[in-house]
This record gives sequence, C-alpha cells and structure tokens, in this order.
Amino acid sequence: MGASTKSEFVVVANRLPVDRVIDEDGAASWRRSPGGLVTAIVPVMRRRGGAWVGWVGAPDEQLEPFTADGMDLVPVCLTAKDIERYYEGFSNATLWPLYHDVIVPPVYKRTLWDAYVRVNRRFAEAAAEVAAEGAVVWVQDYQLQLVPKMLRELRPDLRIGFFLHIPFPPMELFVQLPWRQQILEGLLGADLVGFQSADAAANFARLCRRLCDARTHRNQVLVDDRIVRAEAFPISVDVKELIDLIGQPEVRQRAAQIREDLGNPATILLGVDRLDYTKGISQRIQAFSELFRDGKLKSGDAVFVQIATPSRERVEQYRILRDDIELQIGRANGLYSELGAPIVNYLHTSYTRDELAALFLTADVMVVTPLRDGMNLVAKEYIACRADLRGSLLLSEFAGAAEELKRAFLVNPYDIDGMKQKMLQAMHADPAEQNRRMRAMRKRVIEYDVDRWAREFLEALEGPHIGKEPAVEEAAPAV
Ligand code: GDG
Repeated sequence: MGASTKSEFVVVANRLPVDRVIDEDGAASWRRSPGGLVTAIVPVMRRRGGAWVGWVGAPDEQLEPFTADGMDLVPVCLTAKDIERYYEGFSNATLWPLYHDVIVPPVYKRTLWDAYVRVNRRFAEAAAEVAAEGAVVWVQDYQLQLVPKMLRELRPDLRIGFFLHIPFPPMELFVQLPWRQQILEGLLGADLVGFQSADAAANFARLCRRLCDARTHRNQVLVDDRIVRAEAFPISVDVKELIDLIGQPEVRQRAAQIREDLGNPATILLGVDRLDYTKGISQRIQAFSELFRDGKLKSGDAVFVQIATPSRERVEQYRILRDDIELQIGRANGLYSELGAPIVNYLHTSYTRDELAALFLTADVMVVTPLRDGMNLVAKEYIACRADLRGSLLLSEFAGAAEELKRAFLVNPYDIDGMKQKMLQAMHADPAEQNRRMRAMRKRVIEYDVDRWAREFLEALEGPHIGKEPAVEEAAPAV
C-alpha cells in the first residue's frame, strides 16, 4: 500500500490483527493474532479490502504502512510509557474493571487519563490521514472511545461507526468515572454506536440524557443537529471456518487422541479463556472440586481441562489472579487426584485454532462461566463445532451469549451450589437431550454468524437514516 493511498473503508482498533513471528533463520513475518475482536473482523476486512489502523504490539516501533495476511495495515506507534498508562493503565486497570461490574476496584488516576486522551488523538489522526473523502470508518472497543469525536472534528465528511465489545455499565457504576462526560461525548462523535446487548444500548442512551443533557428518543440521541443511534449488534463467530476445521481428518484424530491422553475419562469438561478475573475460572474450579469433596465424583469419572491463555501479565490484578488460580488448582489436584490422573489439567498457554477445534470436539461439557462478559465467543465456537449434536454447554447468565443460547445449562456463577447441580445435570444429560439443546443453539449460531453481525452493523451505518432525519424529541428529565 502506497503512503498516499486513501481507503474507502477503515477499521481502527487498539491492535493490528497480526503478530510478528521470527522463524528459525531469524526472519520476521506476520501471523494473524488470536483474540475475540480479531477473530470477528478479519473475515470482513478480507472481503471488503480497506485499511486497518492499530498498534503493532511492541513499544516504540515507527513502522510504515504495510500489507500482511491480505490486509493493508497502518501502524500507530506507542511508547513504553503510552503502553503503561493508556493500555495497561486506563484501558485495562480503569475501564475494563469499571465496565465489568467492578469485580476488582478500578484505578482512577489523572496521569492515566491524560495518556488515554493523547493516544486516542494519535489513532484519530492516523485514521483521518488514511480515510478517503466520505469513507466509512469503524472504530473498535473501549480503548478508543474518544476517537469518534476527535475524528469527526478532523474529518466531518466521514461516516463513523463505533462498536463496544465489552458490556456498557449501568448508570450507578458509570458515574464513578471522573471523566464520564468526556467518554460519552467521545462516543457521541459517531453516527452509530453498537453494543453487544439492548441493555447496554439503553444504559448509554440513559447516561447521555442524564450527563450530557442530550435529548433522546428510544435509541436515538440528538447531538447539536445530528442523530446518533445506539443499537445492539450481538457479535458472533466464523461458522464456516470452524466447520472446515472440524472436517479435517487430523483435527478429528487429534480429538480422539486427546481423550486417550486424558485416560479415557467418562466425562471431559473444558474451559478456554484468557486468564482474566471476569471469566469466573476460580468459581468453576471450586464447583468442580467440591463435587469430588462431596463424593459425587471420583477420579476417572471426570477430568477438567482448563486452557488459560496468558493475558495482560503486567497488570497487577492479572498477576494476583494467576497466583490464586494456580494455587487453587494445585490444591484441588493434591486433594482429589490419583497418581498420574489429575482431576484438573491446567494449561497456561496459547493454542492453534486446530488444537482448539479438537478440544471442542472432545469436550462433553463446555464450561463458560464469566462473572460478566460482553458476549463470549468461545461458547458460540463450541456450538458451531458440534455438528454431531453432542455435548452440553454450561453457560453463565452474565455472558451476553446467554441472551441467544437459551438452551444452554444456564448458571449464576456466584452460586456455587447451583453451579454444582447444573454441572452434574450437564454431565448426565442423555444423548437425546444433548441433541435437542444443541440443535436449537446451532440453528441460532449458524443463522447469526459473524458475517451477519458485520453486515448488519455496516448496513445500519451506511444506510440512509444515519445522521439526517430529525428525531421525535423527548425533553431531558432533570438530573
Ligand atoms: C472480548 C469480550 C466478546 C482463546 N484462547 C486461544 C484463542 N482464543 C480465542 C477464542 C475466542 C477468542 O480468543 C476469545 O474471545 P471471547 O469472546 O471468549 O473473549 P475476549 O477475549 O474477552 O473478547 C467478549 C469479544 O471481545 C468479541 O466481541 O465476545 O465478551 O470480552 O475466539 O477461541 N485462540 C487461539 N489460541 C488460544 O489459545 N488461536
């Protein structure tokens, strides 16, 4: 891509969708990176072309735009201090916990906020530079909530969409944030603000009314003479990619091999998560190990495989979490395992998509128990992979996915006894029940796949209603 080429379609996200890999000869190349956002948007980018603006993942790198994995990539440079304050700080120690029910206390520091403003401006400038006249720009996620407003000031000709991948908190929590108004105004720079759920969109509209004195009508917010729409677009997975994967003989052989390697237990339970305190890993391990304590399970009946992908390891709360989980699993194994047969197989590492697909095929019970989660793609990936209509999904009510996957075994992850009961039910569901539940859930996931998610968002953004028609106004109620 030449430096002067402008793009009609631009995605702006914290990270570029590739990681640098160094081969045996020391040569560097780029490989598509794991993670929810990338998994969701790469197929759309490939189809539509366009440019992706983001950080390369390492400090102080000044790279020219380049092409990799079939996409035009525009790197934004972050210094070591930016990473510490904007990324690890304001994004992951302030916003992430605040938006996830304050499971851990958010850190409110002015130096972190200043870095967030500074870095958001850099992203907005990079996007303004690369976007063609009248282009569509799609800004992603909580790290970049100020970009829509900054970009609109630089380039009023653009059509700007924003999608939040994580929950949007209720008023009672959001008002803690010292910079609450600036964040709302930042988002209101967009023409369309997308959320994972209708509740999140409603929280946003309500906050705009209360804190920005904006007039609203249903999901529309009137800002100056513009209409900003706030709507739900529940994200999904690339079903075709997953069905291709599970069709590969090597993946099926690997699935059988995994079961054998685990000692052919009656039931395999599986968790696949970034090692994050929102994911409820500790609660599920507690429920599982208590079933052994209570004599409801014994060694050989069930094995729990927990993949915990390393994540945000320089943020203090994540270091604490890792120690806690590893202590807990070590204890459970020490108490209830037999020689050579741990009840929990814990793997703190990242796997290939093939290996994940093989694990999904092997798992009798997929355990997805976040304390709060915008959507949770792992739950949908498991469903997409079970073309055999076998297996059960144990799913937290507090994952966005629970709104669509109503035939899962739904649990409140804070209720350990309830979770133990549902875990046993899921383990003992007969093939006919598994089939009924899986069939209903697969129908939904296949129908609403990631293509449809992106298509619906972009159609709404590019549609004729955006920004123009006057809303039917409602007076702002007193604060
Ligand atoms: C955020 C929101 C929302 C995991 N381990 C490996 C690996 N993964 C892949 C999974 C899945 C993705 O990463 C994780 O997505 P989730 O949705 O489960 O969770 P977050 O990372 O927290 O994502 C979430 C999502 O954004 C999208 O909007 O659903 O609520 O928190 O695709 O399969 N992939 C590979 N190796 C691993 O070890 N290759």
